[in-house]
Amino acid sequence: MTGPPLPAHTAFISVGSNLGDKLACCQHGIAQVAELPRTRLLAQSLFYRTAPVDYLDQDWFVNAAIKVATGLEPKELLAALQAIQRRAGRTADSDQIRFGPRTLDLDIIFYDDCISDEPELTLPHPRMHKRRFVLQPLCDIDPKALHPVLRLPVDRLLAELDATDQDIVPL
Ligand code: PH2
Ligand code: MG
Ligand code: MG
Repeated sequence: MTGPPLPAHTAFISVGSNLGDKLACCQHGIAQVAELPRTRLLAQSLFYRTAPVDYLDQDWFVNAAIKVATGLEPKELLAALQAIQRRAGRTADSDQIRFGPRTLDLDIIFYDDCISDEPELTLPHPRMHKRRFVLQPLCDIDPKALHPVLRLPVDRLLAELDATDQDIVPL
């Protein structure tokens, strides 16, 4: 038996929360991504407890990553992820601190091998290669996923990252 064809595009999405019931926020967010139109969840990483990065004066995070097949174009996917974030309680008000606390963060890390420098959506995600909380979950689901600008797979990016201060522990 063969199922319906997979949607044409592949996206990797980083999932994070450090407010409220962090694990439940991440799980609920992933479930909603899986239910987006023309979208199928292909893989999900472990969940990790991670030390905050960039803005240090905040609680630890729960982080994970997922891989989806989608027929949504990058900006359609972005808008859909932003709507899920808003339903999880993220508002312009709660977003005032850059890199600060959030109930749910859904970031597109890779979308096929798209490269884009638009301020609304930079692809690949501009800081992903410096963040252990992004690279480790990506390695769980697809260690050979290739960074289209750096031309290195995510397992190499993780191995080359000096991140001794970026604590990350499986939940
Ligand atoms: N997200 C940020 C800033 N810092 N630190 C961790 N550990 N995990 C995150 O998801 C995270 C962060 C901004 O999106
Ligand atoms: Mg983010
Ligand atoms: Mg974000």
